[in-house]
Amino acid sequence: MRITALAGGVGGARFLRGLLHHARQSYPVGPDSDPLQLTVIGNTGDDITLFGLRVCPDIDTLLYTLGGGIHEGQGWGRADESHHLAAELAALGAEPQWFTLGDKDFGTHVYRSQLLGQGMPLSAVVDRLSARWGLGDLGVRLLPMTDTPVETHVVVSAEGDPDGGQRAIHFQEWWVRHRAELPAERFVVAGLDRATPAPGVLEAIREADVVILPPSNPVVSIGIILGVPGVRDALRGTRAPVVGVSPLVGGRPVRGHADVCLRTIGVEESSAGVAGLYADFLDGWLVDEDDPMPARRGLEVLRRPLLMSSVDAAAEMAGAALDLGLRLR
Ligand code: GDP
Ligand code: FO1
Ligand code: CA
Repeated sequence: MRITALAGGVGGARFLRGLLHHARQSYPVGPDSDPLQLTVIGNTGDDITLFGLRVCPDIDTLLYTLGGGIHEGQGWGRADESHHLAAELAALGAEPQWFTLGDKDFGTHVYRSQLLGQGMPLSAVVDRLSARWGLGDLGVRLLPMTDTPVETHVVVSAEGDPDGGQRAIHFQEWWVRHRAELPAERFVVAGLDRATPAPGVLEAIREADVVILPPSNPVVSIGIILGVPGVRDALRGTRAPVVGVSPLVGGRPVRGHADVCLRTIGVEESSAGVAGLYADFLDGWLVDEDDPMPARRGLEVLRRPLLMSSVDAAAEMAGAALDLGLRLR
């Protein structure tokens, strides 16, 4: 069974770990089994160059979560980290100091930057990192959405500027340093209109049995992947049902600032608002139990508890999404 998912970082990774858990329970490997082959198309709009190193937070969150090396409490970065390198950089006065990189995590960025510097495309680098984390053994193929550099920026009102001047800052600076509290005018995604899908991305959407949109941020995770030329058309054209999971529980994001992102692009902060962003290709939609969601022609809505409080809870959710997709085939 070929499943293709579009994913950001923490929300996407936890959901997909649940999907693998569900598959292990429901489709035991045997001579007649049809094992789950999961292709994950990861967002690279969050990527940033720090200290001369290329950092890909969403890709790394997927690698570490699926591979068993994630810091569970944070949801990003490595478990059992130390911070000797960051401390030395701070002593040197190196900037920025608002983004925490642990020593083990630095290893990923050094290796990735070395390979990129040798001319290797990001997708090939991600293959190497996937091997390190044993993703192939799990039946997972991780693809960056594109090999072309893409960076999400946020246009904010300049602090203290009496004329209301504007400037663009990197998405990470807005999200991590300013906790999305600096009023955002709009998102500008450098390189997106000229990006080409990484090898295998469009095929994975066209040839899937089911396409799943995990509860990732609809604007700065899924929304960026949808902006890669060709991806949206592939979703509209695929024969596979496309099933999405709302990132809102009780009308609010479980973590992060998806509500601020939706407001910034002028979309209602609700599961209905998010579904509207996917309306041209969405066939099935999971919303939390008490979440208002008006019926919409051509959209099968399913109500389920959508809090991923444990791997088992995420597996339940993912199983429900997969079953809905299989039913809609
Ligand atoms: P990020 O790149 O690390 O921000 O992660 P994603 O874009 O993949 O996912 C972020 C979204 O996941 C947020 O909008 C959260 O509301 C959503 N999310 C996180 N945990 C849960 C959960 O337990 N249930 C649901 N439904 N959504 C969640
Ligand atoms: N998120 C934070 O809130 N603070 C950090 O210092 C931070 C560091 C960091 C380092 C590596 C990495 O892969 C992710 C990291 N994140 C951090 C998470 C992350 O950048 C954001 O939550 C997402 O990009 C938002 O989608
Ligand atoms: Ca992200």
